[in-house]
Amino acid sequence: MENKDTKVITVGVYPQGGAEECESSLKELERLVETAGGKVYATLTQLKNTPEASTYIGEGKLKELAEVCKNNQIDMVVFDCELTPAQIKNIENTTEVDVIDRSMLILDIFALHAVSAEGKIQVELAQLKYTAPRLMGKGKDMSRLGGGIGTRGPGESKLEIDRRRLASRIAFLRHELEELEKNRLLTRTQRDKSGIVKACIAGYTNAGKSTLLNLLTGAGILAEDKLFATLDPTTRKFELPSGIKMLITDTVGFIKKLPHHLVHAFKSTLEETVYCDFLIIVVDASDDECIEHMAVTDSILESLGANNKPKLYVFNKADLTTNERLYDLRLIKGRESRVVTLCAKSGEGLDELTEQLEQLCRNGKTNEVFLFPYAEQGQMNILYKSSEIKSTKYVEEGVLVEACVDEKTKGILRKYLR
Ligand SMILES: Nc1nc2c(ncn2[C@@H]2O[C@H](COP(=O)(O)OP(=O)(O)OP(=O)(O)O)[C@@H](O)[C@H]2O)c(=O)[nH]1
Ligand SMILES: [Mg+2]
Repeated sequence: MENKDTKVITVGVYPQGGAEECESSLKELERLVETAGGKVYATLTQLKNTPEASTYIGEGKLKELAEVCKNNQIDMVVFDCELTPAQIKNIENTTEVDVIDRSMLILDIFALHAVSAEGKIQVELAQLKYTAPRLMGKGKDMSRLGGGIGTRGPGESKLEIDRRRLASRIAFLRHELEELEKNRLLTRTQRDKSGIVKACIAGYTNAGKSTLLNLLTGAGILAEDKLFATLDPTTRKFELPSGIKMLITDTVGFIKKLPHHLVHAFKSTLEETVYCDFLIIVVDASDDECIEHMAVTDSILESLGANNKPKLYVFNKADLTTNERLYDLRLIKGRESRVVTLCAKSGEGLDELTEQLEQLCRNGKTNEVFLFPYAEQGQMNILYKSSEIKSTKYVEEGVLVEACVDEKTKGILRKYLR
């Protein structure tokens, strides 16, 4: 990967009492920088209740930043917030190095990891809308930009930022995306008609979502210790020990400070979380920040309109944490949702997980055997209309039917239960 040695300074501003949160956010930003191929040389923070309108950080801090950049041959400054095009331009004028913000960095990583046509178009569109105006403000020779952190396009292409072509490129990509969305809708409708239960794996980035789908289905998805390793949704069929078949989808991970417009840009893939029967929320239980990660996950699901689905919390990476902590986490979520503990890497805890999946798929349904005397065969229609029939046998006393039924049907047909 090019720019392996891009020397980066990260900058965070925090309000009174926000030092701890700022520190953890900067730690995450450092991982993002590494994933994009850079190395954090130093980190600058400033306590400031309201950011400066023109330069975000204060004048003195900006001078200090310029000084550090100059003395240490720094290539790039990454701000842990959203900057306006004007702020970027002003900061660059003083520091004389490239400046990008958290969202540009995230989009850069998305650009590196996008594989499908839909994924690539979504990334490029978001970049043209968010990154391009911020690069244009720089007033530099645009042809020299592209290819570095924050300016990479999806795949091999560099982000095109020619002002004249911008609008027509956006219109073209929008149209392409609409076509692909139509296809996605069609596949979704076909899946809905099949009546098969659908689950979606969601959760914070790097929690182990892809590892879980690989464990269950041998999906062969790339799972690595990087943020946003997965961008494209993958759906696989999984057969539970009882024979029930279900579809499970692995999606892009969530992260804090994911701007609303980014969520919107990836709506068509994130919407997989809306069109499912229940959610499997994977949590890296070994991460000190995992409670906050769950809150971030909830709020993104909320904005997608998917937070009311039944949830199964999978507290993953059990091998890296203590039993006490796992117990506490289960207690926190156990009141409102189903919870399991898992080590997706080794498969430990898989039985408990499949048992919970089994129950969620059944949605309170149970396997029952009914005997309908030949004179009352008409009652069998109730079963045929509402339930999955496992087997039908004609015996001397009548028709023996095994079916997977919900509570209501079971109540109506109680007198035929064997
Ligand atoms: N020790 C340990 N590592 C795990 C476990 N599950 C996953 N990992 C590791 O955690 C890292 C992230 O796993 P992924 O499956 O890629 O995570 P993800 O949630 O799909 O991440 P993104 O797609 O980047 O959002 C990988 O290095 C996995 O090997 C586990 O149970 N124990
Ligand atoms: Mg993944």
